[in-house]
Amino acid sequence: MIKRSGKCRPLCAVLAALILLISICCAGCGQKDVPVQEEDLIRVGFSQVGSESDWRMANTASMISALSEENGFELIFDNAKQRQENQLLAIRNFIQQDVDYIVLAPIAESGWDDVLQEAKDAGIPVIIVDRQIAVGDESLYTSWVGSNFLEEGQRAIRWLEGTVQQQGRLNQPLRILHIMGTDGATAQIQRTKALNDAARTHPGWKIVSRLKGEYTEAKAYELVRDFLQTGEEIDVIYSENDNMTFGAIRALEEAGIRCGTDGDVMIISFDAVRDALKLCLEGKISVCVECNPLHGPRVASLIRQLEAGETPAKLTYVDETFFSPGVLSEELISGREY
Ligand code: GZL
Ligand code: ZN
Repeated sequence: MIKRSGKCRPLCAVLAALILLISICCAGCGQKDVPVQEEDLIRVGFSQVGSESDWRMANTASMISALSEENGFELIFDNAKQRQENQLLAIRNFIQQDVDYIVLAPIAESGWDDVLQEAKDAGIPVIIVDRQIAVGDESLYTSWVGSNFLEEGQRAIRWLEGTVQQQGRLNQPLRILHIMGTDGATAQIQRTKALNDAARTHPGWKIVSRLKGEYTEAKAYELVRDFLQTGEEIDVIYSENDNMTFGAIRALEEAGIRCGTDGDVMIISFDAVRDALKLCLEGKISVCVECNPLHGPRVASLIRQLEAGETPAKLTYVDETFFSPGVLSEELISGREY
């Protein structure tokens, strides 16, 4: 064992202090470009409905870009492929992983009480985006951000009333084909309510058939193609999202039916994604009712508020409008985020 002689003690002490100083400053300077430590990130489990529509893809993209690592988040993303049981599984996994927050885009309004009670018991706040949930205890979720779907439907109906009035046929028979979104989704329930209320107000308006298109292009194409083979005449299609509208237009054109306000069948469509706005500019879709999917930044700021110990609003509605061919242009459409 090497015994240290008394003579070098002060020198060793200086050297040791020097080495310590250098190591501290290196550690410090290296620290700058070291990414935020894992434990500093806010861990968020996000259960998404699926990838059924352009709207949904835009919603997912918005959430992923807002809840990014450079924004201080660790996002655990789950795509439920349009099956509620997958969402329940995902939420239970998030609880197991003890995330800091759970964000849920619910496929339908019912069926969440038990799993959200488990999240509450685990002390994990839950934020709901897009469609709403119907729970016995409102404390099972902290906040919701999304659209006023009834207002969207009423916007569509006001446009239809104005249009048929201009055509001088407000009190004449109007045959409406209703293409519905996923059963029990708030968007479906509320957009459908607006149409049903209007059909009661206008005795001449008749909903000739209701097709369950599940918000997908493929399903709506099949159902509309089969409906058209019955030979039943229609004046309007009320389609609860753009992807179902794309399927309907394909079926109509295959049957030689011209769509658009100057055609045989007017089409009302919801979401106003870019491809629908293009068809609206072309005159094939008569009106696009906007449904804003860009909830990512709102969710990130809700979480920031909660992190800061603030109490965010329980419900936050996003602003939306509607587009008819007259207000659309190439530059407006290319300037849109989705
Ligand atoms: C509405 C959203 C609906 C969209 C569809 O906010 O829940 O689900 O209208 C999507 O495109 O599939
Ligand atoms: Zn909306």
